[in-house]
Amino acid sequence: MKKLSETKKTKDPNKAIILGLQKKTKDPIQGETLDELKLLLSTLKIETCESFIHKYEKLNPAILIGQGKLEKIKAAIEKHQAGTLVVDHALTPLQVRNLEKETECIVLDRALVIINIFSSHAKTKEAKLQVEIARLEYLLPRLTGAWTHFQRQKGGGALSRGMGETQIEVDRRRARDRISQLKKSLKAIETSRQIQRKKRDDTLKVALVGYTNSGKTSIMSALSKLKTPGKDELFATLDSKTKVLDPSTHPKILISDTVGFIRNLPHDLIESFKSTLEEVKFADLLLHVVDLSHADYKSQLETTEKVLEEIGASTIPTLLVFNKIDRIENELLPKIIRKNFPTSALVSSFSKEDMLQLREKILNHFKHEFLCERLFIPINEEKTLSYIHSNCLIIDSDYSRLDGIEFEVKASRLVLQRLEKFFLIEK
Ligand SMILES: Nc1nc2c(ncn2[C@@H]2O[C@H](COP(=O)(O)OP(=O)(O)OP(=O)(O)O)[C@@H](O)[C@H]2O)c(=O)[nH]1
Ligand SMILES: [Mg+2]
Repeated sequence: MKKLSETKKTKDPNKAIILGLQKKTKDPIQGETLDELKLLLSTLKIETCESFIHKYEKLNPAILIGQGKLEKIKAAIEKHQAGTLVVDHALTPLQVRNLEKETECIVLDRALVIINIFSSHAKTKEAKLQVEIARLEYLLPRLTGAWTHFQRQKGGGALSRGMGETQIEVDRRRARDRISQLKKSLKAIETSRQIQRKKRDDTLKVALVGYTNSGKTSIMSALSKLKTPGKDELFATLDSKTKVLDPSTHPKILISDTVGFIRNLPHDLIESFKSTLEEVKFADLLLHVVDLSHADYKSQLETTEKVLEEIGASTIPTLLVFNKIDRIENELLPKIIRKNFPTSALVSSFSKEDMLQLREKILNHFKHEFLCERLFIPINEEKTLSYIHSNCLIIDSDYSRLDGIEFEVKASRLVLQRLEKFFLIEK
């Protein structure tokens, strides 16, 4: 991870003071949120030295906080020689400018922290393009000379530092040009992804979704031949990966791992990750993974549901998978979950037996949805025969006729629609 290279004076930009904002009338969930922000920062190798919470009735639009709180923050900055102030809230360009001026620190908000994590974890070309678009879209309205800490160093990049008004205009235009160029490249990748998806159209698809760090990749590894272990890191996975449910089933079931969600996921990121998230939209079944050992599992579950709604995936059949039950100390919790979510699965991705049961649950879901049909396939229909073998559950087959084969199959509605002309109508 590249260290932040620009800082004011001798302060260390990898040391941060964090500031949470809490509306006076709201429930006090801020503690948890700040813990999450600390974790996000440690992913960027930024250490949190001290944290503050500002309780407010009405925020000061110029600088968010009052003079008293500001002085306390300044003292903490001085004490720790911290070079970064992180605010767990969306900031306007004016607020950033004013806070930077007052504190002589780099000022980041939650969205930029998340965008920078995505930036450092993006591996594939598609993920890199998506993050770069989100980063530029986010920076564009904030391009005021102060918001340039995360500029691309290589080749001048779209943004540069220390500019006058004209320079800002030039850079804005260059940023816009770069965004449209990046979008074109992304479009090409999206098209090939769509073609791939079309090819797998009739295959049953399961997608893993859930809050970041809930255990999606670990479950994917346990259910397929993917040999990537999960990582104790936020947003370890950015690219969707698709594998066959292992050992292979009839019909074949594909399983995809996807990017995790988080509270207040920056809108620019959701927008640019839409094509990756399409894997979710086209799934036949979602496995919504929840880290039950997390104190905040309920709101994590709700956040995921909200994002699913936002991307238009809330009507897809979903199996709730409460994970990490090996870490739960409260013995009552599994009982409560079983009562409140009777159709859910309670698992530890580390347990072979749990993973076998989860696999069975997935198979049962599809078997339950399948319709039964009798077919007659003429002997010369080789393609159809192979289609049946890959896409249907064959209950019975009869080879006694010379001109073809009779099958009794179970399959999805879509698959049976394609086989309609071979339906055997009993006389
Ligand atoms: N104790 C325990 N830890 C688990 C379990 N499943 C996953 N983990 C750990 O949780 C951490 C996150 O797991 P991942 O599988 O990477 O989670 P993810 O949902 O893919 O996370 P992102 O890709 O970062 O969104 C890793 O350190 C895993 O080893 C489990 O059942 N029990
Ligand atoms: Mg993952």
